[in-house]
Amino acid sequence: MGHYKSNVRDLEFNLFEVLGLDAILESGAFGDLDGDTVRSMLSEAARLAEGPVAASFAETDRTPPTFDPETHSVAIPKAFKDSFRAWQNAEWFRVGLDENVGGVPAPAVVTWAINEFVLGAQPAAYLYLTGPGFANILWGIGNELQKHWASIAIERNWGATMVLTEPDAGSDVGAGRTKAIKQDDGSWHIEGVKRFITSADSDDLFSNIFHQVLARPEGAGPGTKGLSLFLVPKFLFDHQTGETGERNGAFVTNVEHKMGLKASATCELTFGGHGIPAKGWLVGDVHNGIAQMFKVIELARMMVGTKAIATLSTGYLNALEYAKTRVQGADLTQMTDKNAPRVTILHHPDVRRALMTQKTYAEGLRALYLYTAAHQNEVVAKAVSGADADVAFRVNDLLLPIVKGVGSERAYEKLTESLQTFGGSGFLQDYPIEQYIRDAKIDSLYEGTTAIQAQDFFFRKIARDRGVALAHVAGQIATFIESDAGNGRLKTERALLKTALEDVQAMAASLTGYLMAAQQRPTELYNVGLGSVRFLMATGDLIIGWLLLRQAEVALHALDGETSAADTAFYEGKLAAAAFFARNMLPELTATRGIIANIDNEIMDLAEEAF
Ligand code: ST9
Ligand code: FAD
Repeated sequence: MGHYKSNVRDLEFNLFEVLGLDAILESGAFGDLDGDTVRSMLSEAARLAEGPVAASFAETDRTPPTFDPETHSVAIPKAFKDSFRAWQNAEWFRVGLDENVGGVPAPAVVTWAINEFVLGAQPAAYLYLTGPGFANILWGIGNELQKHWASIAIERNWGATMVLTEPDAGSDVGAGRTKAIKQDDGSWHIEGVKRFITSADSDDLFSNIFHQVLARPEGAGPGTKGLSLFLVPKFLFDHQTGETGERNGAFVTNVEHKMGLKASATCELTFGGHGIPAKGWLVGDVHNGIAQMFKVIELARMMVGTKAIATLSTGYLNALEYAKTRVQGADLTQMTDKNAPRVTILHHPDVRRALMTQKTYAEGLRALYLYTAAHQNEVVAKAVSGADADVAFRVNDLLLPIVKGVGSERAYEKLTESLQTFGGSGFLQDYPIEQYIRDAKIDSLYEGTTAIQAQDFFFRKIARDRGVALAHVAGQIATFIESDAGNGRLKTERALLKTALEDVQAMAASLTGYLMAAQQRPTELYNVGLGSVRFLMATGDLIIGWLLLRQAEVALHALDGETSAADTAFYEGKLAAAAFFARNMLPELTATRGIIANIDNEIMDLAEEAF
């Protein structure tokens, strides 16, 4: 048995019992796809992920890809390539892509549910296999010829990269200095050095790679708005047939040695520095690079959050299995009786607290990414929350920094609870948890750090949106609070949720107050900067608490009827999780509300020497 433990039952519960996918599919909006087909897709994909895809997880961590500076190439161990190809050959990547690029119609909730398996089993395999996702985006934003390239890229198995970061331009993408020089033949020459580029070379996994590069055309203005998006292939190719030819001048010049996620090659990529020009083509014939790149970034942020959540879920399930078999100590009520029978650690209250903490976040965050994905298709959003196309778009935008920022922070934090459950054994490489922690740390860093997510959440997704999306989600929560959900059996929890909603609304009001006051006193903005991560995390807890309670309501209904023994246990777990989260996590938001209302920005005046 490999390291990865999927949770198909919980995914099915979310999709069919909570989100009502059967009825949505019956509308025919996704062709012939029906609920039974989705159920068998989930179980097949999970089996593949737990087996061959997960198989090389530890091995590639211990013997990661290597770099040859002479040939500028990355060599990937065979074991990893086998895992990668097992997933690739099953063609799960087609699910949800546009039919014009060879996709199979499916709602985003199904696509992301399937992605969860590979992201938990072998996340680097997903990172390498982003060519089809890239092609799908290029189909939308490319010119006619580039749309054709999008099809070629899938047919001919081309990889893709996203190329923003430079040594002096990380969070501040607009500081990028890589230049683009226009050529008479309509192409561009790209010159500069980018760093931290995922999959910039990938051995023989692909026959070509499309680098999507942000560069500044000569004479363009400063900041992100002066950047344009270029397609820079590894090999030049025939624009009609896709036949590859000479090497283009984009070369990997270093590969980083990392804390985790070692199977994924993180490369320095130099354009035009080796005597061969790096030829690129302007995407869509328009200079609108940052907006175009954000189409990729949005998907990548969703992916990163789902990766973190998938890892927490398998971490929890591994810890749970261990806690059921490890015998240590007596029951707390018999602690003074030295002859008392020894029990499994699952009998100890603190182990139960730790496991329930992991379960609530793993399952609550899964519900969150799926609720977000539900707002990525108009017809699904309408059925799930009544949102029209415009509101659905805004709600997806609002929730992305929560999926990414809260997902990554909570997963990393709660994976330490998974490790703790193993005691000293958790620190060993005999179990996967230490690698989970190392591999998941990157999720709060790349695709915009948590601070960046928090600022995006408040300034762009709330203030600039004038609170439209937030009001929609808050309205959904308020309706639940006011309803008789659970036939009165969730009264205490609904009251706790009500307080949490008021707390988060008060936090939003405090931050908005600081923002308004900044028009007179600019330093008031520091208060927003000091409070924004807390606010993001608190809103995440509110939404998780609500989604878990919605699940509890569904579970209560199910328990009112006939259920199998396994289902009874599953539904009782749902009730317990929702109650635990409401009673243990939501009350903390009241303290956060007070902190945000009284932020004192005096640390901004503190002399550097005093730190
Ligand atoms: C990275 C990769 O870290 C990690 C691993 C990925 C592995 C996959 C690799 C392969 C990919 C291949 C492709 C596959 C495709 C499928 C992928 C599936 C996974 N929403 O606020 P302003 C836009 S990569 C939408 O003034 P500043 C908007 O156009 C590195 N758009 O920003 C806006 O104009 P307007 C990741 C947004 O102060 C314009 O930007 N690096 C949003 O100029 C300017 O906005 C980062 O993520 C948004 N939320 O710049 C950088 N926000 O306002 C993090 C902005 O007129 N830093 N726009 O609409 C930031 O995000 C900064 O806040 C900043 C600031 C750069 C945006
Ligand atoms: P910095 O921007 O220097 O940030 C340092 C610290 O300062 C952080 O805590 C940050 O939150 C904080 N900070 C910075 N600015 C602000 C601000 N304005 N307000 C508040 N706090 C702030 N990039 C790509 O283009 N393509 C890739 O494929 C890619 N893959 C990656 C893979 C790995 C393994 C890694 C490590 C990075 C990858 N990146 C990639 C780059 C990644 O997106 C950046 O590392 C990330 O955006 C942060 O930039 P930075 O590392 O320069 O940190």
